[in-house]
Amino acid sequence: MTVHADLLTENRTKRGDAGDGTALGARISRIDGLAKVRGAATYALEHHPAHLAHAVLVGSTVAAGRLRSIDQTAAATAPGIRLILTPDNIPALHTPSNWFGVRPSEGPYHALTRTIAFAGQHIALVVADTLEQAVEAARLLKVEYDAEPAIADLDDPKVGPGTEVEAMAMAWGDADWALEAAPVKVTQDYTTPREYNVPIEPHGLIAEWQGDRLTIHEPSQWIAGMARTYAEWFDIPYENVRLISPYIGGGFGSKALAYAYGAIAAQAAKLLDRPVKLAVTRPQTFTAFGGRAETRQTIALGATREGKLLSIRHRAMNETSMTGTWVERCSEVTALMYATENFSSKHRVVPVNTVTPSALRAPGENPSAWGIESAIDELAYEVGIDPLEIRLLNYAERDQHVDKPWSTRRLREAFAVGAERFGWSKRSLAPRSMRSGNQLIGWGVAAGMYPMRRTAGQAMLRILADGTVEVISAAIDMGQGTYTILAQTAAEALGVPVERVAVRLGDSTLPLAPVAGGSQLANLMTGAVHKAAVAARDELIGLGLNDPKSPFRGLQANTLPVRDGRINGMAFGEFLQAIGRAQIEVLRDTFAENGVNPDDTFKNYTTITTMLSPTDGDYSRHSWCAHFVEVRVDEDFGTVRVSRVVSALDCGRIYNPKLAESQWKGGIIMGIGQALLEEGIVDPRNGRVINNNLGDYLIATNADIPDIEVISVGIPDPHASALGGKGVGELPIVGVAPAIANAVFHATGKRIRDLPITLEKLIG
Ligand code: MCN
Ligand code: MOS
Repeated sequence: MTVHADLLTENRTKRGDAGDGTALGARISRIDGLAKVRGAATYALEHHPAHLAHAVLVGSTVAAGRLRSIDQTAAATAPGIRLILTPDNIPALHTPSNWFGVRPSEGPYHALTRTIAFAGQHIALVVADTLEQAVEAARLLKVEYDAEPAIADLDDPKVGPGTEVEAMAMAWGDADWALEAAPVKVTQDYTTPREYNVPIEPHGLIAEWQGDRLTIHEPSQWIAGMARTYAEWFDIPYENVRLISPYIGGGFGSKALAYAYGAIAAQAAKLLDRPVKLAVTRPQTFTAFGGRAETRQTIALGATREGKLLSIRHRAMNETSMTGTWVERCSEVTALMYATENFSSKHRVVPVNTVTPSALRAPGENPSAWGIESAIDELAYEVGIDPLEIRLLNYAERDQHVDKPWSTRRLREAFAVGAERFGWSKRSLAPRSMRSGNQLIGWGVAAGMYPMRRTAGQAMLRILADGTVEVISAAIDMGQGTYTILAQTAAEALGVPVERVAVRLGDSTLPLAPVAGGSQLANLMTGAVHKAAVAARDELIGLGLNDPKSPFRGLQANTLPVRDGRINGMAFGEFLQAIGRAQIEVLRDTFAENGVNPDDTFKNYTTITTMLSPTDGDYSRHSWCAHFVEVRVDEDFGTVRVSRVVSALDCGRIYNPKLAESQWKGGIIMGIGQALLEEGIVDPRNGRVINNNLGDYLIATNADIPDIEVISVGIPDPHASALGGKGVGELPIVGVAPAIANAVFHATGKRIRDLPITLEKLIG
């Protein structure tokens, strides 16, 4: 594959504007940026193997029932047609492990079935010589169903009560009693609709077999996990699968798993003995995998008349599919954000005819914050105190759920710095008290939290004879900055200019890396790369002191200075040549410190079961943030514009402020979309997502986004990660929607508890 060579040259970089010699922490630009803006970065579906066949997916038009028949008469003789896979002729595979590495059974896996559980479910794959031929042949299939009544969504009158998720139940004190006794009570329902990941690069893959070896080009947030799934489906050794994903056009949680369409396309490639390309269409990205589940929460707060919380009672539910269970953990923030002696939370999952929902940036924390951060705001108005003041009044000094101190929680600092920059002290308390002409102005605040998840990382580091340093890992970069921060880490630990470091990622044959999910990759992989770089440096010094051919052998020194790509003043390359070595290569992992059994590395490492909990050991570890938002609401039309955002965030030590700020702004922008625009609309008659395209499923565009100011208030947290950083990627979306709703209430006096905040709801 030329990918490697490309990457090595593309990812050499110019030194950024750091200028202070400390590579880690410098604001350097993305080292993959140049290749991307020049069009030289090759994405998965841009490969063109010889004899490539093109596949298109056919989806069910009904949401429940059975597939009666697929008449292939016309399609079978269409020009260029090579294969039509249906439930009748697709071979069974083996059941793969789930997210957590648990293999439910050794039983068969049917990627296409006659039983229909949701609209859009794959029912056939049509493969032809060209894409146009495949599209045309797919159109010629005549499909008949025995449709049954579907449960479209949680509003459907046929919907059942669902099942309580026992593992989600949490309680301390006596929430019911304390609520009953509280002088002030606020009880409200907060709901969020189906939301979708919508990465700009849609999903798809190119699958190619050589004997029993499978090569897959597919965008991936989790190279090892997805390669494992393909291996398990086809019952071949993990090493026989090569999954390649050097560049990814966003994933936001949707590219961590191999989905049914991957199995189907890989089967087609095997049957045809030809590479097969499957580009999932934009509409199909709404049903080929799940987005965020619809959620409903009921929150009851009991408080003193001064606004001090006495009790939090939380009941939540989310939709799931008929065939799988997804738990959108709505109590994550509820249980931690505020101090209360009495707490109770329960969660149910309710099946409807949808694809199984999945992870979307801060799954759980995001809707959780929507509930509690709206409710606490309501309580502030109920008792007549400032919304920022009530948050400080109820500040949680420790994690009450596990009864442990925070590792670091700079949320008070975030509130203070954010309020100062925003000018919060100039806010008037009463709703509808600030305006400019026809526009009602509102100021809102909300907090956010994201836990520190930790598995382990493995990295290889090489110093080559030309002085280049290579960092090699199966980690991925989907835009968050992995290439860049790993180059910075190696540069700092090894004392080389960052432009001398080449980073190679995105290939399952490289040293294993965990999922780029749960905002853990940066901390895990900088830890592993740092360890490898320090080892390489030690090896270099050892050779300098002891190698018979070393020019420094006679110095009788204890150590040798290593800086600026030189050992004791001699360039690395020159030194390696002097001692007759082609390279120095070290492989290091952080298994032991992250609780991974090294004897069982592969099995554990490609799962997330070994992920340490944020509350393992003596501390409770989380990132924290405070969002301050100004909205302008047109009094006549009810249109909401976010006109100003100031957010202060505690993510511990920051490896690259430019990239972290970009992450934070990206998350806030997604939060603005979630607050005002995003909603998967389900047709109650047939369970179809009717706005399954970028014209109708609205995400925020530049015109919707004001100036956003983001401020880091973190300090290095030694309990959170090897280098002191905490998670960055998901935190910033948490709390944005309630901050906007709180601002809308301040502007209009109208409380919207059902996302998104549309003008119909405001003027209705
Ligand atoms: N960073 C930093 N200092 C730290 C931690 C992180 O400077 N202490 C910066 C680095 O640039 C790093 C980035 O923040 O590359 C994200 O680091 P981290 O929080 O560890 O998140 P991951 O690398 O694990 O990335 C996954 C995370 C998740 S879970 C989602 S969802 C999400 C997100 O990242 N999806 C994204 N950010 C995204 N950004 C882009 N462009 N595209 C996506 O799909
Ligand atoms: Mo992120 S939703 O954990 O991939």
